[in-house]
Amino acid sequence: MAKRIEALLAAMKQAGLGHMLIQKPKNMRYLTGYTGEGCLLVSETSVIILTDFRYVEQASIQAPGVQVIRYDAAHPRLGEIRQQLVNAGAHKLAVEEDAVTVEAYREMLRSLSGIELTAAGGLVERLRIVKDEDEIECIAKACRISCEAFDKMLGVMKPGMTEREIQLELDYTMLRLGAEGLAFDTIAAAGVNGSLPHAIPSDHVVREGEMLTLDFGALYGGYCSDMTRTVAFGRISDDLKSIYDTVLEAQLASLDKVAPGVVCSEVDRTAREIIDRRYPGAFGHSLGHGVGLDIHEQPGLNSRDQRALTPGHIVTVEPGVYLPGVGGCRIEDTVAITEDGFRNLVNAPKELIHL
Ligand SMILES: [Mn+2]
Repeated sequence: MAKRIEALLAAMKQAGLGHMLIQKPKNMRYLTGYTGEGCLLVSETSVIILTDFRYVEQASIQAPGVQVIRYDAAHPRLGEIRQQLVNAGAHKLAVEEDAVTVEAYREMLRSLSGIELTAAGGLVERLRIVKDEDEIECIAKACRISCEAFDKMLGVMKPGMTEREIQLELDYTMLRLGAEGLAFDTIAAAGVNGSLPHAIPSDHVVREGEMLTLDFGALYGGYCSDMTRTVAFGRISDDLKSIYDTVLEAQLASLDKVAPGVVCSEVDRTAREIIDRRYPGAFGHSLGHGVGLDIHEQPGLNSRDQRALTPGHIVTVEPGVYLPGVGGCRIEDTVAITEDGFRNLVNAPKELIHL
């Protein structure tokens, strides 16, 4: 953890920042291991977790070596922060501008008068883009849990079940296999609901001739997995089969493109060209996103991200086709970029499975 604080201090120095207040829980966890509430004040000379009675002991256990200051009604949080800044002779405080509400900002202006507030959001997120070995192992384990759960679901799912029953069974299976929680709300979309990329599982009863898209992830060690598979129930129409084949072709072609040094937008374009040729406009979201402590991180496999893939990046590759009134399909893997290519953390079959 000390390494991560050092990396942040180097980034702060480069940005001309002496003190930074970190309020995003995932950023606090990344920097110190602490998972409770409160905030983290970082400077060259001190690293302090500020929290209330409920978390004081937890903070000292999870973040040994980090100073813990307790705030309460008599010693409010901002007063304690102000005291630290005054003691250090600091006149400027960097905050995560994407984590501060207008109300909180006004309160900061009042309680920290004389101290300039400056926006430094994104500094920790930028460090989080490249994962170390431990992080990759957590994500790989979360992916193994999801894959095993999917494998078990293949023996459970059958026509007559509702999307919601399938969702509940899948969630329960992941938790039973060791997931600490779900990375996000599971998507189970069958038949015409498949055209909704983020469908909410409903009481729709799955019938023969329908495809079902399952998008789900487990949490392990605080890290997320993310995978999607689409399966068929009984015989499906040639139209649906053609949707599936196109998405699979796009997914395999874009995976082929993934390597260190390759620009993110290039990978997105590879999948998009294949799909747009047959289904113009039917693939309206980006190809993929980074995965880590958050389910959506940087970099983005989209048309705007011009960064090059780098060893330690972990991204999803998830093309889809969505046709309102007809249905849809998405196939998603999560891959870790390595020195010489990538490691696919999702090990589940991709040829169309008929149940
Ligand atoms: Mn995803």
